[in-house]
Amino acid sequence: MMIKFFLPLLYVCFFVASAHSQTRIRQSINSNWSFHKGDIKGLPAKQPADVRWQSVSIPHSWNTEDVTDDEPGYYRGISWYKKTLYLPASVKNKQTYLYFEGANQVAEVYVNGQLAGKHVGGYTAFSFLIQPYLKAGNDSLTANEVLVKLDNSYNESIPPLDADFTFFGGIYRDVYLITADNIHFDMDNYASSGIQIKTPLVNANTATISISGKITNRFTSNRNLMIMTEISDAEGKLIKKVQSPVKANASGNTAFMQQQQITMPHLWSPNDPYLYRIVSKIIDRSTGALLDEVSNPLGLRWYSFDAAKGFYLNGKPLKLIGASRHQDFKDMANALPDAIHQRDMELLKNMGANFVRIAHYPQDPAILEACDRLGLLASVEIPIVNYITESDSFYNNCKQMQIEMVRQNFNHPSIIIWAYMNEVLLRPKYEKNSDEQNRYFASITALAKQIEALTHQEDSGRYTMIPCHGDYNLYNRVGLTAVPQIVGWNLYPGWYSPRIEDFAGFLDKYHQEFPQKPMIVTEFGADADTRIHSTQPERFDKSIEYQTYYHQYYLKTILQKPFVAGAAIWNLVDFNSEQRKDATPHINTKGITTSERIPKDAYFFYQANLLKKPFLKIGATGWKLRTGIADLNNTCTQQVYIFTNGVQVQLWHNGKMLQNQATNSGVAVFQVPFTNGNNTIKAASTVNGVVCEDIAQINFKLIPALFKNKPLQYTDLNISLGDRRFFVDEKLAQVWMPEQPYHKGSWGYIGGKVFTMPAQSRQSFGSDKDIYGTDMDAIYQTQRTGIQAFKFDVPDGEYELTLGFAELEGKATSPALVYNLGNAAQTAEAKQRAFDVLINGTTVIPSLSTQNYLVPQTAYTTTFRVSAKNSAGITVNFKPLKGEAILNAIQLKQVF
Ligand code: GCB
Ligand code: CA
Repeated sequence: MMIKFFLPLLYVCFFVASAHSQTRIRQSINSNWSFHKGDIKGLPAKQPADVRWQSVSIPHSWNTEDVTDDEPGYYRGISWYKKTLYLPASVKNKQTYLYFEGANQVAEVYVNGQLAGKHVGGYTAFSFLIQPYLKAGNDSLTANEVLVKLDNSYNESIPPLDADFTFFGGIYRDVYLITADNIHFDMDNYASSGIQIKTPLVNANTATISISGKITNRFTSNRNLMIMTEISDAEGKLIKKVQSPVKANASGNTAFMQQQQITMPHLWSPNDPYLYRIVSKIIDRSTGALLDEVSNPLGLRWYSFDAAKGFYLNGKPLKLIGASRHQDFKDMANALPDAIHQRDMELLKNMGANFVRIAHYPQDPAILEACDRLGLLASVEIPIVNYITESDSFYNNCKQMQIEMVRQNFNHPSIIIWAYMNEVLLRPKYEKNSDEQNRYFASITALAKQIEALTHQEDSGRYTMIPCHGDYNLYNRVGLTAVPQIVGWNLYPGWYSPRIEDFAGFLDKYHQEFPQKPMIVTEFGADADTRIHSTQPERFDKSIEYQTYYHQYYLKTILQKPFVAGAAIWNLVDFNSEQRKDATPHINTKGITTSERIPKDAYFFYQANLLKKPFLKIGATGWKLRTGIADLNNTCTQQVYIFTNGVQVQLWHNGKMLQNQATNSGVAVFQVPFTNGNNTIKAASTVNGVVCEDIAQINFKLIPALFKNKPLQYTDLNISLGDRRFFVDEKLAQVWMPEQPYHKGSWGYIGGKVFTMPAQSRQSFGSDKDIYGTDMDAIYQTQRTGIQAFKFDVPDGEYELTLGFAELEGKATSPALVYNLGNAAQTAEAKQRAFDVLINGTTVIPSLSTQNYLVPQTAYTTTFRVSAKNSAGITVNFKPLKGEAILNAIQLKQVF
């Protein structure tokens, strides 16, 4: 009764101030958290005194350091977070929520020792009403303790079970404290905004907008309210206003729905991402007080997918071209501030893209907000990847995630597709064609059908999609291609399978067999390590140049086929995947930018093809330091790529015009005769009357072809054996060159062959193993086996000779063991190998073997001081004792 009596007065005061004052306060509480890695027995009931807490701020991940070490695996388990909230007395008359944008993956939130809520799933938001557990004093601030128990362990009921990315643990997205009035728009609806904006009809002449939601009344009496909706245009001018009276039931929710019409709407599109704004207000009808206010973006567009003709936006065909994006960043794991999320979407937009596949899970809210603003069409998906578990709890968690994803993101005009299940038939469980497998497949299809139905029930306006790997017969047999409205294909011919032309072949065949089914190429990509360059790029060499070649072929093919509605590059960024080996262990390097967002050539290639404004860029920005062998003119000819949307490019080398070349799909490749030292490259093209230029300084270390003509002279020679590529180490300012056979007066190997992996391997040379004890895995992954000698016909002098070895056969039992070299002999499956190494006739390494320093998958390097005398140069001999001798790397440096 007391409350009833006083409230109207209170509201009147409120109303006076309400023109500017905010009714709902949403404030981030990212600062001043305490963190403990590991479980704490006794919590939340009792806090043991001896627990060490570390100060952290959110976003935070406990796996930030795990990602760069050589140890396989990363911490997956329980950790605790703690935070004190100092709350004013006024909190008593409010409704207070804790809102988490995301925490991986099971969170229990305690307030003052009591469980406020538990959330399952690492990639969607959740919010809990904490009002019942709060303490508040009379005037001063009162301390309230929040504890979060978070667990990122494997859990067979929670997707993802397995995937090619790291499941970093932590409260890695923003946390908010939200206080609202006792009457407010629904805040208990899967952490959604509480208001749903639909546009059931949009065309050039008119747009129908429906605004619906629920009002929560926490008072014990009914209330007479007014819902007021205001729509303003992008300039902020109010263009529509509607109000409808609502009687809000006591202690419960009351639904409402309003409709609006806008004639001659300003449409939203990638070229013109025009946003209206909808402000929804709850007003107390008896006092006029504003009780709650929520804003949403409004973008007016209509679209459709046609199986033969592709995608249409606002009645016009539009090829969707863009990329998928993972959410981690170098040295930060997944704990990124909003600015980086936003920056990534700008990176994509500046590439000329109009599409983003937000894969393999919903990402930070900042992403879709940026898409709305920048004009990027988006597909979002829940993280069912590779496998499912045939259990009700797994099914329910999938469905809960789908609902969260749809409701939380519903009002973003940028979203056109809700997706689920990535490559669920890639590694089918159970024996082929067995009863168990058939049952498992049937379960997958049953789950897909349930999610499909649920998605349409949640949102009848958008399309659905399942991204599949390239075995369409299997997806067809299992019945998965029939379930969603669009089938996505993740295709890697020319990467995981040998023939790049199979990409075009697949598209044509699929379209022939499924002429009614719209399709998107949801993935295509090739790994590229920015340190690796090649003048003869080939599949799986991880060179920047092969990645460019791959994307040239794919983009051309995608653009040629109208039935391909769209395509998403895998991936916008290099991302962490703990189990990956490759040239940079733990990193999937299919990004067209690095994990620090430095563009690779493929990114420039897309800019040249997609941007409308004049563009020109000299490629291989990471290859500013080069090395090569001098020719007779004392130059060394190497390629330079130019990316531009001009039709002709001129190239100057050290001020001299070298050549004028026509471009081919945005690319021109010049052969430049580099001289020793600094080389200035200038490229220019006139695009639509605008002159575009780029200049690059390339420092070239010319290696003499014959040392008698010109000795090595205080420069170094770094040679990767069994290799065909260049490897640039910017930090040490060293460039590694491919090997060459010895010829008189020069340097090179004698005998042996290039190390190759077994026949089914995808690369024609080298190994794909993670090499421990080095960051230059690419150098140690290649090797010459059966080598007899390596000779340098250098002039007399004092030299430093470094030899690098790694046993590529057999495998280390564990890196921990490997570091303990005394135990080397205990490594499992070790190859039996032993050989002597002699320098100029003296045995310097006796019996280098798998019993001592030669440990599988581990770099072993040693440097010798060597005097070259009597014009005999330097000869390194390898004398096999058991098996064949090997050499992975050799460096020679003249000291004086
Ligand atoms: C795929 C997966 C993606 C992987 C990618 C790759 O098909 O969907 O998660 O990262 O291939 O790079 O192998
Ligand atoms: Ca955020």
